[in-house]
Amino acid sequence: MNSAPVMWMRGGTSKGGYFLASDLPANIAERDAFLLGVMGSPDPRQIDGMGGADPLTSKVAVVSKSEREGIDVDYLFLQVFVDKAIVTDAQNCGNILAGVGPFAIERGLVEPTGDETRVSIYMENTGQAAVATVQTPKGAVNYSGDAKIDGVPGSHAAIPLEFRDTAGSSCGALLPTGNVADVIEGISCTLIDNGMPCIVMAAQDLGATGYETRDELEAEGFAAIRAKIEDIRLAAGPLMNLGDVKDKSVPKMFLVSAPVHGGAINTRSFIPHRAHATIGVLAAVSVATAALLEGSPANKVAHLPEGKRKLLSVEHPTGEMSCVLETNDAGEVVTSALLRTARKLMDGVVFA
Ligand code: NQM
Repeated sequence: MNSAPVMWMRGGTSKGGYFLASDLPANIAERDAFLLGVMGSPDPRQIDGMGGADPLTSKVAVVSKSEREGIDVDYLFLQVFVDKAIVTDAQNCGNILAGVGPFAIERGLVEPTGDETRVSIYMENTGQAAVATVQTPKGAVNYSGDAKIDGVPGSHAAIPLEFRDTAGSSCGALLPTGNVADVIEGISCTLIDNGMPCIVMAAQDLGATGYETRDELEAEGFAAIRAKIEDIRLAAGPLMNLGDVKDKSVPKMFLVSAPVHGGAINTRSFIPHRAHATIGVLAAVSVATAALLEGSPANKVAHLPEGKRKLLSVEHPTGEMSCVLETNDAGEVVTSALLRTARKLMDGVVFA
């Protein structure tokens, strides 16, 4: 197989190819070989493919009508590595998720239900559900509107995303080691998974400020800190029930510091080797959750609002992401919600 129908979309602050599952080979090795060809991987420039030479633009959504009770569509996220011949389903992606509802409606998998259509999405990577609300005036997806998200120029139609029970999505438990903080390679870390496996550390403990730009994080001058972060990641992988993570895109690595723009916490993340230009969606939920845990490095620097329903603004290199976390009587996060936007960029046939 060397071509397939595809819709290229921006989902949140990421971008990638959205395919119907029925348009891709059922055989996983064949599917992955095809997707590597589509993106132009492995090649740091992805010059012979659609990928943008950045993990944030080398992403794939595979969508199908769901047979599950109460679920409209199934969504499998695939990360196509830029410089390695690897396609992995070992992580989910909440940014690409933002395009799944519009894509499902565009492809006729979900009927619009008025001005707004709620699309329930089963996230196959983690076995959990999300609900996306898509604007569908006159029965068609509307992409334009007033909603702004940091990291994307202009404004677009709002696509609120709601998550429930995301704890332990890949690691089996919110805190896979049972501890709020573990010391790894001499650094206090929270190993956490509230939708995305993450390791959260105080930037200061690593000799960083936490306010570096993406370029500074990726520059030669930061190489020693990046090496230390990778040592911690490799040591923590098995402790998080993720096994050997050398060739995996999880866990994501977070440096946190006090907020500087009136938010709850400031972040810089590695996903896990390139620095994120903004922040992942489920990663933001996981870090915001870490900030609520007394005794965690994140909690020490966070400015937290009162109440069971908390709006946490998570600052990142180019702005902030607002997460609404709903907690129960025990203070555990039970639901989360975020605002994203998405845009259809092209609809056609892609060649591997
Ligand atoms: O954490 C990038 C992104 C992501 C992940 C990555 C994401 C999430 O921003 O839910 O969205 O961490 O690889 O697309």
